[in-house]
Amino acid sequence: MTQLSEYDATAAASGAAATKRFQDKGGAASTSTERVDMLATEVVEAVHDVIRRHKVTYEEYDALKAWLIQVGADGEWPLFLDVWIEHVVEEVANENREGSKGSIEGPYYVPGAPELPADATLPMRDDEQGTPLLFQGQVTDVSGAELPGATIEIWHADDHGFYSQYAPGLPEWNLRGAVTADEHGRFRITTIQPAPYEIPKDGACGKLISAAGWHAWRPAHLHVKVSAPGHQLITAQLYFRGGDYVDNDIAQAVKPELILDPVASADGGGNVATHDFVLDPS
Ligand code: MBD
Ligand code: FE
Repeated sequence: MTQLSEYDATAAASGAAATKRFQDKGGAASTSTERVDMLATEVVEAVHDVIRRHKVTYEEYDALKAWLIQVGADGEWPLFLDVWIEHVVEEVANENREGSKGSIEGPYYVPGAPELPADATLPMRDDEQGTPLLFQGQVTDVSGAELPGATIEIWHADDHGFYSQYAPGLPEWNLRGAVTADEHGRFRITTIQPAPYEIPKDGACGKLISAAGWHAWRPAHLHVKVSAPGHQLITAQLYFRGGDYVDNDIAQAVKPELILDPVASADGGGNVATHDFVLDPS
């Protein structure tokens, strides 16, 4: 068999990997009977309401049934939920934070990335393509006090929009790392700028997008989870000002506070983006 490359990525393979990752995480919290009753009843009633208001036909009902079955067959429930639903869950979960804004985690986080020092280069291929990026900043608490030894977990797509462990042919931890900030809470992470991410066209989510006449894109982004002892972990994404789809993210996960302003580095060899994180007490 010839070696597969990231261009051979399929919706079903990345869906299966994302589904397995989610199931391995375990810990789906037990939800009380009262909450399940209330939430399930209201979701079902909301669907009934749409059917009545729009006079949904049996053909449309069967198309929905076929599509829902296909979402499961393709393993695309994590992708579907994280693209179309998670942003509101995140909004509600973090509405009382004083510190940095969060954003959705998405389906492609993997715990246990290589641990790296405060001044670090993410694991990447010798010939990794893309504009070099120095991503630097400082982690503080809400009073401005430095948080020495904070952890910045970072993961992002490559210059073609693919994530390691969710597309074939990529080194396991490519463009993923867990950086420990220095004694002032500072970090300097060398990587490359990711490309925008396109929802796979060959799966159920892609089918919905084309059937609805939507576009399939998320703007280029860096994912982070920033944490420090005694403080709440924040999950966020950072975007690049002026980039494609920053104003038009299919996952609706962009916030103005999360847009980086990269500047050309002094040596002309890439960009530098500076961004600080403020963690709420736990
Ligand atoms: C992504 O890269 C992502 O971050 C989200 C939220 C959904 C799909 C792909
Ligand atoms: Fe992503």
